[in-house]
Amino acid sequence: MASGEDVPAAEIPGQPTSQSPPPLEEPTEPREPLPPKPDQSQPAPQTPTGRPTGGSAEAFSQGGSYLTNAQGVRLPDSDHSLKAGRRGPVLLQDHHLREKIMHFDHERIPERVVHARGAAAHGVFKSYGTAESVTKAAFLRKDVETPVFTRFSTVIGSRGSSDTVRDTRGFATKFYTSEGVYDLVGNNIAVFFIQDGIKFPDVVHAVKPHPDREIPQAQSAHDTFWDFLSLHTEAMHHTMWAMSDRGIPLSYRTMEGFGVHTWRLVNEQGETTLAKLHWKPKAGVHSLVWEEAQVTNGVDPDFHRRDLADAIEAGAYPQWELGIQTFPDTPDQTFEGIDLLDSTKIVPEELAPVQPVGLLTLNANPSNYFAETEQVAFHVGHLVPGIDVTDDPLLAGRLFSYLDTQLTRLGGPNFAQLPINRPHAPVNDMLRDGMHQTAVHRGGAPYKPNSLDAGCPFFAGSEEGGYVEVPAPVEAAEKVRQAPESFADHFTQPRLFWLSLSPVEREHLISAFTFELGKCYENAIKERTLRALAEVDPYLCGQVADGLGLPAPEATRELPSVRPSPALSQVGQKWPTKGRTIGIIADDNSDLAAVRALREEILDGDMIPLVIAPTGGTIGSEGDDPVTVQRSFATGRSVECDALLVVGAPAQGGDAFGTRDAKAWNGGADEAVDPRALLMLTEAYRHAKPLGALSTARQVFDTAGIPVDAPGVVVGADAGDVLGNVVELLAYHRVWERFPAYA
Ligand code: HDE
Repeated sequence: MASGEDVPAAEIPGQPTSQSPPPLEEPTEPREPLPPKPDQSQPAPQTPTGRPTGGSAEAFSQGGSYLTNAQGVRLPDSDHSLKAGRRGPVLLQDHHLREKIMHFDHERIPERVVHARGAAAHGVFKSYGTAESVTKAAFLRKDVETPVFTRFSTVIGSRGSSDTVRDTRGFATKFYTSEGVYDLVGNNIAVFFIQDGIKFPDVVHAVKPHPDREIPQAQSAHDTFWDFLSLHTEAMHHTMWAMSDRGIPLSYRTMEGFGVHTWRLVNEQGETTLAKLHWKPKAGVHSLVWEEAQVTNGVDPDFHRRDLADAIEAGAYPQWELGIQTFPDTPDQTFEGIDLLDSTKIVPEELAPVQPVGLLTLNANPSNYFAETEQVAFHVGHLVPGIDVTDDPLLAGRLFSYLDTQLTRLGGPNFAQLPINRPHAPVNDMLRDGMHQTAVHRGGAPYKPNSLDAGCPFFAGSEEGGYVEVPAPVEAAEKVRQAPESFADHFTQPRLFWLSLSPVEREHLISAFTFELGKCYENAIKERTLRALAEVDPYLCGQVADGLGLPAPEATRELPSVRPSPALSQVGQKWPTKGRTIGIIADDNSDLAAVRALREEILDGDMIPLVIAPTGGTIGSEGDDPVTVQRSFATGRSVECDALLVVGAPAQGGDAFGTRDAKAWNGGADEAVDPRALLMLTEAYRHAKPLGALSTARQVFDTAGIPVDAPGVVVGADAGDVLGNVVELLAYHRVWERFPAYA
């Protein structure tokens, strides 16, 4: 058959024939365009000079009811390449195919070299005005509201890795202030691995997957990391935090944030104060337990990302208070003997209280992950008048690095023009041209001084809100590649951290060290790390050594006496339960009135109820207002819930639970209980979560081997009472008494 000749459709393999099922229905009539999304109905982007670009707003949004190519030309087909005959070769002249594939081929950009995996949200920062005496920053004046964008991240893993790995978390906030963009690029750990920016490539190479096989992904439990740590003990303090429960946060919403470095604040009078910055979550500082984190990595690798987005969508907006610790700006830049230029040291809150200066509320999810979360570009050098840097050598490295990496990642120097990075203050920067320039600049004289543009733009001194660096004195000294002597103490603060934890937290820390070192192959690395741990605490070292089956070395010096900082412990305080998730395990035979009442009361308390049943769909019969199931035994796991309730049959309800085949899961004493339900309960019990059983459900606890008189297990007949008690327990996050180390 000659090429180009039409073949009847019925003869072509793979094409529809008269026997083929009818194609799925697709709307074919052109409709009115969908209403634009909020961000699409914004006015057209402005140039960096603040002027409109000249294009219409529509030109920048995706609108119109017809599919077009990138040039706005309508298309009749987007499913078939242009061919010489139905079975013939594809033609080179298919410019639509070429454009579509070309764009697809270039959809990915390099991921961040660290902090590649992240999730973000928009919000607002409202200042209390309490920092006005120490800084002139306009966004910190009383009642000023500033739009913000916050991105949380893990450090080690690549973009597609999972959320609940043991790692440091990034906590970066872009404030679109009236004086220009201010970025607070912090972490959830108060100190850093290294004291000098020049070591950053080393620590990152050590913690990233091994260069030969690229394993393991997103974790520090491997030889190269511990090799580095054991040879480079300034990283010990950060590692203590990472091995503690701080390394596995429950959610981004329950994470503390730290600016880490010491900053120099300047007030209207030009007086300076040194300061450390903190984010304190309103929901409390909570973590996962290690087994929970590991299971979650498989069950829901997007756990933190989903939690953040769901909470915001449900209106449970996460909130943090920004706080500052302030220190006199003395020539030696130390406070109570602590070198403020050393980013491996904290100043305990008991020595310098954290004073709240404003409230961050995250209240909107991004509309497009790539455009916002991926393309946002933070930089520690994005500062506004009133906030200046210090001579912390780690900060110096960062001041160079961020713009540099973004040049590669975002493909040219104009990334400040991307919508998510664009300042909300007018920009007149005289930066011109370059890759991806989207501004249509006006004016003929982008240089200074000029007369052709009448000298415009003009310089702004302090009076006009210009950013004038603090004239901080610089010591006249010789050029050296050396650290100050105070940087040499690598063990006092790790010991302070260790002694500040509760016994349960210390036990978790011991298990984490034992797990991570247990994953290393080289004995020399384990032994060297044990020698470093001996300098922190003999019990810690001894326990980890036992776990590894190695002898425990002794410290080489007398251990310093330190005053613990109770603020470092996460155990013991009571927190709001708003936004927490409570699972309700039930089946067709459960007391549905109780299930409904529990659901309503949980929602009334601004918490999230998840009904978990043997299968999806609903439980209860048609006429009985069935209850919708959110998780089946196949999709649900206890790790998603902060507490679990089990609802048995109604009083006098007859045969409470059938067998597994009958869609139920508890047959009482002599019938099988679905192992998945048992797993959920035993897991939640082991993870010290509050548990509640209503009426006949207590039998399931017996089958699961959970003593009903154990701490944090509530059994009763009244749904309100059981829930009330469980929520009271939840306010402490976990039933800490259940961990063996508690006593
Ligand atoms: Fe970063 N860091 N960092 N870092 N960092 C980056 O910038 C760097 C450090 C932090 O959500 C990179 O745009 C150096 C401390 C966060 O987009 C890169 C040094 C702290 C994020 C970079 C440090 C951080 C980054 C990678 C040592 C806490 C994610 C992609 C001198 C106070 C921001 C990028 C986001 C990202 C360099 C140390 C926090 C390579 C050289 C200390 C939260 O520029």
